[in-house]
Amino acid sequence: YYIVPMLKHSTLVSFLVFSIALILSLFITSILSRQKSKKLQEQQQYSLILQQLIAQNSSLSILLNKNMELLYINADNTQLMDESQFKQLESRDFAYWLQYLPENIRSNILFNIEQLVPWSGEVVLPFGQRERHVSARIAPIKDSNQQLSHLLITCDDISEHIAISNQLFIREHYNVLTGLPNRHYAKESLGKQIQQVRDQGGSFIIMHIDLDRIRYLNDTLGHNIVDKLFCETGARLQRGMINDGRILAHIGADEFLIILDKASTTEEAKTLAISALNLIKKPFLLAEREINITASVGLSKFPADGNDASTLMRRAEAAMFAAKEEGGGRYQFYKKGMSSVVEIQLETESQLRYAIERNEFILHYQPVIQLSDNQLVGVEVLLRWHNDELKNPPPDRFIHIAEKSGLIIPIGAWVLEQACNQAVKWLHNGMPPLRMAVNISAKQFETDEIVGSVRNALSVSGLPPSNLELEVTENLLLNDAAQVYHNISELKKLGVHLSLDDFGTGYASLSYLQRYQFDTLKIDRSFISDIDGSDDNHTLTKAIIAMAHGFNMRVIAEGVETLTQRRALKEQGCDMVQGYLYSPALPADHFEQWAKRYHEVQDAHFI
Ligand code: G
Ligand code: G
Ligand code: MN
Repeated sequence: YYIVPMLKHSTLVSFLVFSIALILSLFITSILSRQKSKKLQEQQQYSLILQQLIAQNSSLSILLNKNMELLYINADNTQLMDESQFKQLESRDFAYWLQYLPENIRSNILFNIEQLVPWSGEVVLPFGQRERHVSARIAPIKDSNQQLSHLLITCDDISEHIAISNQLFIREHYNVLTGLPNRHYAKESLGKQIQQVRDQGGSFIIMHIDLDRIRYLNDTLGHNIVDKLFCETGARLQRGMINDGRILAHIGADEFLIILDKASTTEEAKTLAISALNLIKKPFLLAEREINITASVGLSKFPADGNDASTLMRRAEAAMFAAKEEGGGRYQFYKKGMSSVVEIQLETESQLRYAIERNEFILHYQPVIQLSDNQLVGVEVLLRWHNDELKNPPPDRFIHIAEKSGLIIPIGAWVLEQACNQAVKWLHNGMPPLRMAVNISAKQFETDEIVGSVRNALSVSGLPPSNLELEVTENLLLNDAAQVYHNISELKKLGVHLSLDDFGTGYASLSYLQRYQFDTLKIDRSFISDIDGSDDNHTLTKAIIAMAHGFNMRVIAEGVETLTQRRALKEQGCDMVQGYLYSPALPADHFEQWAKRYHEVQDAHFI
């Protein structure tokens, strides 16, 4: 029921510990028989060394005799408990700990011991006042007659990792602001409902609700008040419309989705659409002001308008756009031809095909600052597209289209080459060496062209590989294909750095961090913007930083906008920051000027 990070020992380590224990137990039995020989002395010395080895092992290691009495514990270990807790432990026997385990786990353990086979698993145990999640392994040790002679127990405290995983799990499924299910989770639930209804041959309706004129409100009221408005809207919809059979989700800043009951009818949906509009039309009282807003509602029907979750959601959204086009404050059912979203995407794709040859792309650069000495140590390259017809769409409007159409491959290669050339130019101009971080989309990893593109960009420009960093997101690792793994190891062999971007927004399994050797972890800016507010996120970023350091990664915090955030991050041991506090991404010449001024200010500071 938890996403448990798989932080198991490698088999090699377990084997080592196991063998060590074996020898140790031989040693103890031989003492009992008091046969002091030369060989024994040798063994004694050997055992002492082994004992030290275990003592220094970060895992808690416990050796019990067959009556489950404590023979040895590596008392230097402080990972799980302090000295007083050790004392307490020494006076407890194995049965004491067993009583804390759920019945099924306890009987599994006892069964395995009886059968003389190792048991391993994760358990929750009280240590003094604290409950700890422990990854444990219990290895029965046999004597020469194949009878139980000892038990070797090794434990690792994985509580921190569990805590991070749980919090990330919540963020992956729920909207941080309202606590309602998010888009990803809503889509999953919709998929399940489709499955059930399809089997029974029924139909139902979904409703996309979008607030009108939000950009205007953001500009006039500010983000804080508008965030409160979203919360209040969510609460009103929840109170006014949601019963057992319906699901309300918060799928975008000002977008909500309601999945109606399994047998919902058009008539029922109409009535509900009207009540949604009315609930939102009632004045909001925020910051001692009365705010009046309206919403647009789009509806689509299963199975008439779509057979799968994403089609249904797209069509409800298209219907919502249609309602908005008519002035907002109304609802629309989906009709054929309402495919405005898709049309925009097609137009974008056709414009993208010529963007490189028409010289419409330009790179912007955002500084990365090292917190220990305030030095400018890197830049992130961000792609910008000047296209009049599409009104200069930002990357999040065209990158996914470039990915779908395969155009990301040539575009990505172009970005790499330009970025490396620029980095070399700056090196020659006497700028301090900056690590150039380039975003690479998961799609680019699906073939081995990425390795060729990187190699080419490096050789054409002459940039040292260690000055190049590739940023990839967790999504890449989701499909965990052999190709991805192969590309990552080839790129590591080239000597370029790898960083995990937008950490905490994807579907993080912390086991990735161990498997793929990332040099840097970039904490997503949503965590950073929360630092000023809640204590929860304060501790969460702290835990993430500590964990990353545990994996030998350096940490960059993205989206740092305030001095408070910077200070908190520095206290938490974060290595580097980037964000508007220093500078947004700038064209190359503006970036140069910025860097020059930054150095001057820094120098003045140190004199
Ligand atoms: O500034 P900003 O809006 O630029 O970037 C939005 C998103 O677009 C970021 O998440 C970033 O990862 C992505 N992005 C920006 N430039 C590039 C690029 O050159 N290649 C890829 N694949 N993604 C990019
Ligand atoms: O996802 P990725 O980290 O690659 O993209 C970085 C994105 O974050 C870009 O869109 C960039 O413009 C944006 N960005 C950079 N610094 C800040 C900041 O301080 N605040 C906010 N809100 N966005 C930022
Ligand atoms: Mn990035």
